[in-house]
Amino acid sequence: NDYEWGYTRDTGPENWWVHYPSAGGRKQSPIDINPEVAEFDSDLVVAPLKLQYSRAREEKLMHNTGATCAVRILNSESYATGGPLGSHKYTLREFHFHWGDSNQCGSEHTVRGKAYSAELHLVHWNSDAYNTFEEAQEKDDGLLVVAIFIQCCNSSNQGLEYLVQFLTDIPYKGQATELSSEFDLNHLLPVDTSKYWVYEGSMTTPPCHESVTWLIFYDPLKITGDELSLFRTLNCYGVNEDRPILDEHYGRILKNYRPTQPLGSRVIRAAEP
Ligand code: 3J4
Ligand code: ZN
Repeated sequence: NDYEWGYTRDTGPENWWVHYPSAGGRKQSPIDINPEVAEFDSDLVVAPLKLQYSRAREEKLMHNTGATCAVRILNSESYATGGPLGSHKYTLREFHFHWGDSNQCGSEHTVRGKAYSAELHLVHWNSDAYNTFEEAQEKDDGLLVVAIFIQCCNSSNQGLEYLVQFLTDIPYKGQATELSSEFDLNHLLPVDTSKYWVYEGSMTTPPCHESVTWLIFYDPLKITGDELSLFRTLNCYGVNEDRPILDEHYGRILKNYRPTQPLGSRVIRAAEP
């Protein structure tokens, strides 16, 4: 399968289903969230969500994947429990970003039809039920992705401000740079983590497996326009490769969000009445 998916006219979301049939399923992500139809679920309050992000023995590597900037957590000792997760513990594998070609778009999920400028995804896998991420990624209860909206304004979140400095070190696909052990993931979380929505969906990138419990915080993080524009300088091709032909984005990852998909018969739950 040497089809290279991406976000241009030829490689983009409208064509993914041809090579990744899951992309045509009924439980796809992202979705538009209408807060008025979300159903309060008291179970989400009884067992509060806990994100225990450690930085003790972990190593964090920031990569240009050709589709996003992703930070892999090696020797992860960071976990999510509680909330919608039942008795299972989910281990943090990586986090990455989605953005747009203007500050008016970029988030994958939308609220009442409105997009934010970017979205952060923290990808966790069910390490109680499965032995590896690879095994978990196709299972119904395999993945948890915590999504945090990013809003463009004239100040910025401390964690984001730290991370964007490294984007200029990884201009080409395949390049990576190590983050210092001082970087604290807790700085990337909104102040109030008790307000969130939950629904069952899919990976928003190929292979689009329908294996993701989505947890989306109400509160966004802040970023400046200058910081956002650094994401758009990343290239989708490798340092020794030719710029892809027929690429209307000139080889840059100018945008990397999938449009919203039908909610269908799914229910959105809210952790707040
Ligand atoms: C691995 C695999 C692809 O992101 S999203 O739904 O949150 N936007 O770890 C990587 C790769 O090593 O090949 O199946 O998944 C990714 S992932 O865990 O970062 N990931 C991206 C799963 C969902 C997708
Ligand atoms: Zn994502």
